[in-house]
Amino acid sequence: MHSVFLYHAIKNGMNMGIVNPSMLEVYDDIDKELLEKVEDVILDRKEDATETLLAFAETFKSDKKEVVQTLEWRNQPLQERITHSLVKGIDAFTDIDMEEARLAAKKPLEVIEGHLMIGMGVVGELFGDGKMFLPQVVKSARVMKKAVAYLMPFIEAEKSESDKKQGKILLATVKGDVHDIGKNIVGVVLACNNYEIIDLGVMVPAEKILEEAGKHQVDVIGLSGLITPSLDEMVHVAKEMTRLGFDIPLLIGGATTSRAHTAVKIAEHYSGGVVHVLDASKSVPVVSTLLAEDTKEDFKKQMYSEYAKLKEDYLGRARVKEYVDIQTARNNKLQLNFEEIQKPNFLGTQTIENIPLEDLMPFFDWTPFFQTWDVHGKYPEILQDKIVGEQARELFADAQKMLSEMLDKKWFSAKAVFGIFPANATDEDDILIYNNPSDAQPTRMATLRQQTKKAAGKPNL
Ligand code: B12
Repeated sequence: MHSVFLYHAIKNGMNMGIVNPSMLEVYDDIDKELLEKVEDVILDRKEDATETLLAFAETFKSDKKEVVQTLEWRNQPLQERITHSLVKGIDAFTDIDMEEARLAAKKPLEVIEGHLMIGMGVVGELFGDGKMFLPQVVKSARVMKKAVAYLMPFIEAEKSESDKKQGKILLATVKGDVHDIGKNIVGVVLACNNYEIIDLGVMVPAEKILEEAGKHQVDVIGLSGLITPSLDEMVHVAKEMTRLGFDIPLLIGGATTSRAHTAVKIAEHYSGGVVHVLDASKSVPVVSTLLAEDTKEDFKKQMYSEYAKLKEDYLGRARVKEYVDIQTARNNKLQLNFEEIQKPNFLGTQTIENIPLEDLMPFFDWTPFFQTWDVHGKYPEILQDKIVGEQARELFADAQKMLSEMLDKKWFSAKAVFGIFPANATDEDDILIYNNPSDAQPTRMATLRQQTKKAAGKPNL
């Protein structure tokens, strides 16, 4: 109906519209019988057009038709099938498709860096655009892991004959980040080229990375990161490497990292050799150049000069953020109306022991639960939402199952301590908290007022 409406509207002079591309069918591909009935409604051609279309729509719900439609995608070319499996989280055909792709490729790694990365790119785009939701991406990740696991023995079989160790490399996904598919691939590819890998896993704090690097006397540290906060964490690791006197190369990798970020934010903090590596296949030549006596110094120099140029270009384009001085920010603080504030009926702390878990269930706040899974909307309306409803219902049912198991098996007991204390702001933005109203030595909670220039009427908090 969307496609038909759009088609006729454009034909009749509409020259701008806001559309949801995922709801659009190619007009010419619409089944002719369906098209006629939809046009009867849109163009108001027949008295009983609505009833006829509704009756016709029922015939589309038959199970038989659904099954036929579900497997139709298997007739598409290999890349489309692989992308479809990743997007839909289907692992039933992973081995068959991987085998076909492997046989057609020169090297098994090409399948990961070609077919699978294209598919994951689509997942990433759909996710980024809000057209795919976190629970679905978890399923995509499982399919990706299964596909990579299928290819690994073939990649390992290509391992170079020589037993001579080329060097030790420490790999870790930085603190706060759980993505490990790419890092694991890099680890296998380097191991196949005779590098010894020390893989610290995911969410690894800087201290742990540097402690282990020292303990194992590694030759290179490789950091992986796929979410924006990881970029700052990588800057932190680079600074710490300088502070602790490291001089081994630092590799930066993962989908969110870039040459530009490495150049602008990381390189200046560490002079032992910082290199952004785009993908697993590039990791081998980069590491071997960085470790070979005759090439390493020139390569590092070349990297630093490229990064310096990139940084200069970037800073030339950068927009300057506007700040106000601290006094102006303080003058624009939030104005509270103390008349409206309720007096509590006790001060100090209270403890509640052993709250039956069943009693807590009605207070479960489902809206943030859905937000955590990146399925946005208010509960309970979200369950009927046109876009996320189906996913929300599935997630909700899974959560109910887990909650009832939690209650049956008494996974844990609930206790609570809470406190209400007198408090006030100070002129320097800090907050003073008193144990009791006559407390002469309140606790000072230091905070820093925002100094960005705010729009009129918006306070600096
Ligand atoms: C799968 C996936 C997940 C899975 C991860 C499963 C797992 N075990 O890894 C799950 C579902 C758990 C997940 C969770 C989240 N994700 Co996610 N995820 C993805 C997705 C779709 C694919 C990532 C992937 O595996 N790609 C395939 C691998 C092979 O590629 P790669 O990692 O880039 O690795 C290659 C190179 O980069 C390089 N490389 C990688 N690491 C290293 C390291 C070194 C040393 C070297 C040399 C090279 C190198 O070599 C690899 C092979 O060539 C991406 C989108 C995308 N297309 O990247 C989003 C994406 C990364 N996720 C995103 C987000 C927002 C999240 C969540 C915050 C969502 C949420 N609201 O909770 C959480 C993160 C939680 C956390 N604290 O980390 C965003 C990040 C946006 C941003 N800039 O911050 C992305 C970009 C999606 C998007 N477009 O919005 N995610």
